[in-house]
Amino acid sequence: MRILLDRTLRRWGQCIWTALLLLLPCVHLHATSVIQFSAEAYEVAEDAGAVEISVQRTNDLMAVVSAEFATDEHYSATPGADYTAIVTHLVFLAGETNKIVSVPILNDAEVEGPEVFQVVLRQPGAGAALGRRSSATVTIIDNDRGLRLEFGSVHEDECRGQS
Ligand SMILES: [Ca+2]
Ligand SMILES: [Ca+2]
Repeated sequence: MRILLDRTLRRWGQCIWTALLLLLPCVHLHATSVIQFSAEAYEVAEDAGAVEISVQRTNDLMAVVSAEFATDEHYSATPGADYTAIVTHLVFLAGETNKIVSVPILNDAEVEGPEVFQVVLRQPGAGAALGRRSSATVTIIDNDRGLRLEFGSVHEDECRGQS
């Protein structure tokens, strides 16, 4: 009876060790929050007032983690003329999976093509890592198009008529 009990206990011990060894990599994987944009590209109308950009946190959802959000001016849209540049510190509280950042879009009267700026995530805090979508593009769709083309074509027609 005693021998049987010992064997059973030993077998249970082995099972528990095996389970712990199998679980360890999972525990390690889930120890980091992954922060990234919800999409690689966003689009906004020039007169929309602002573009709302969603930043997601996945993997470990319970830790309090942070990252910095910033607009990057090295594209065709000009900060101060086409949009307002911002840098903001995002903090995900325990259980928080989504943050919306609103970037103001400036409505100018110029007739122009679509203009682009980039938004980036950087400096993830302790317990966080940036995901694959750590940057995204925002395309501002102009709302003044047509006028210049219309005048241009009228002008062209007039010139052709005169010659
Ligand atoms: Ca513009
Ligand atoms: Ca415009």
